[in-house]
Parts: sequence; C-alpha cells; structure tokens
Amino acid sequence: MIRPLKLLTFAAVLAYALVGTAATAGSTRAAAPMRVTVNVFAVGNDESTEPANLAVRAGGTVQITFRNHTHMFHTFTIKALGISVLIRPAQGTGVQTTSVSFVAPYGVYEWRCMFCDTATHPHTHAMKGKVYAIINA
Ligand SMILES: [Cu+2]
Repeated sequence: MIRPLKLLTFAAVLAYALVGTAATAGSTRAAAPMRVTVNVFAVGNDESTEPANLAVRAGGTVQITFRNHTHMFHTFTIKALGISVLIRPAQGTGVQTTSVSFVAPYGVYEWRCMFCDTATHPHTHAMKGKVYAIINA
C-alpha cells in the first residue's frame, strides 16, 4: 500500500516540475522583446535612416535602438501610438545610441522626426518611414 502511494507522489512531483518548466519557457519567450537597430546618418543636405520602414511584432514588446551618426537631435515619433523619443546627437566622431520600447497593435503606423524639415533642421526631406506591426512571432 505504501509503494503505490510513493509512486503516485513521484508522478505528481514530476508532473508539477514539467508544467512549471513549460510555463517558465513560455513566459520567457513572450517576455523577450523583438530588437531592431536603426542607423541615422547624413545624406547630402538630409538625414536618413537605415532602415526607414520596419516590420515588427504586433502586440508584443519591440525595442528599437537608434545609432545616431549625425551631430543633430532627432525624434522617433508615432503620433498614433503616443510615442516620441529624443534621439541624442553623436559626440565627436562617435555614435550615440538611444533605445525605445513599445507595443504596437496590429496595423501600419507612420513615424517621423519632429525636427527634420523644420526651422531647426531646414532639410529637403524629413526623416520618416512606416512601422508595420504585422509579425506574429
Ligand atoms: Cu531629424
């Protein structure tokens, strides 16, 4: 009678451990942000980004790191999502990095720099592009 009880206890502990491991693995995967790097650099009289258009995870955390090679402030602004982050200028010959994290529901969003093509940065074209929040993974 004792032996089946020990076997049942062992099975219960094993099942609990397996469920706990599966839950941990699932939550770790969901919590890891999708990371994207965007370079900001000068092109003639303008500043540009590479890439300008981004395909990102819909409904999950996305972290964009900007590598600013210019000596000017810029912004990454998506009015529809209420996101606006200041991209700091590079110092000397270096590169300045700025990161922003956000969650975008499924959809297509326009982003732009609020400084470019204004009196602050009188360029021919504004830094801008689209964020396609369309990826499930
Ligand atoms: Cu700008």
